[in-house]
Amino acid sequence: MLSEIEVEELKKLAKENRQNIIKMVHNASSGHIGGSLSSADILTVLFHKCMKNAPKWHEDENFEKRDRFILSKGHVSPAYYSVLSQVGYFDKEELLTFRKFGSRLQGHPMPECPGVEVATGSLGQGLSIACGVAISLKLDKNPANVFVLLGDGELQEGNVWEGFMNGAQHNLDNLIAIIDRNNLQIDGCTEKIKALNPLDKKLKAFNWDVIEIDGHDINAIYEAIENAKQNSKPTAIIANTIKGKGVSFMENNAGWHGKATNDEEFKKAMEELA
Ligand SMILES: Cc1ncc(C[n+]2csc(CCOP(=O)(O)OP(=O)(O)O)c2C)c(N)n1
Repeated sequence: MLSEIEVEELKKLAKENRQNIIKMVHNASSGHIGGSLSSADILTVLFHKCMKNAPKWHEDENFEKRDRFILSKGHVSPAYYSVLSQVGYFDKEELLTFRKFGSRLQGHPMPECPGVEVATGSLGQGLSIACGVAISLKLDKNPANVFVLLGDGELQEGNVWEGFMNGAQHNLDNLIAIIDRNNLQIDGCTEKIKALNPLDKKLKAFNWDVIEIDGHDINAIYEAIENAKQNSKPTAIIANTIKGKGVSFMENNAGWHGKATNDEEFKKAMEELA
């Protein structure tokens, strides 16, 4: 369990991430806000408290031992870049190059960016890639963990379920899948478009351990990930979140999936996150 001071520090970092997300997307006039804001707390706790990082990247003495992270829902790159800058992969000034020509911080992550293991953005692929990485780490007797963040709408891709089968087949206890369960996808509610529920039962039937949490509760996120690390089976964490979390007019509104703020909306969002 985290101390109260640690929780407060993480809340501050998560708030800074939300401010960065809004600034980056506004500055680029494009990008994915809703799913970035829903995953901001998860990524903050994961990178600041649970993962072994290698911020000097290929030059880092801990490079081989680093935990691997794959952003399967690659469109929420603003949340990812913000947290990568916080833990030292690059300077935070670079964040404002987001989606600019020649920048390492493209709309969807590319390995040119320090901290990015694999290019993502085409939904449905990250879990299968993570399985391959987890198998290879085991073969190398490398104790590193593999974390993968998926969107709930993304789970409608068939390849994801191949990944779940693979994870169980190879008993990948070094693999932790976190599902950002914000209940919305690009054009509405997941349950109306292609229902996922009962999601926990489906994942258990695929022979994964399942932990369900409030994905905005800092301590719950921490405990779930730490427990998953000790697990002897692959673990899926269903993190119940709110799309657009932190900005009142964006919360639970699919219209903010991938749209930039105008100047007035930007000001209002930043005031709410101050
Ligand atoms: C294979 C593929 N099809 C379509 C898209 C376009 N797309 C980008 S985000 C998105 C919705 C994803 O919803 P979800 O996984 O729930 O993400 P979140 O709500 O967390 O942003 C879609 C369809 C894509 N990136 N890849």
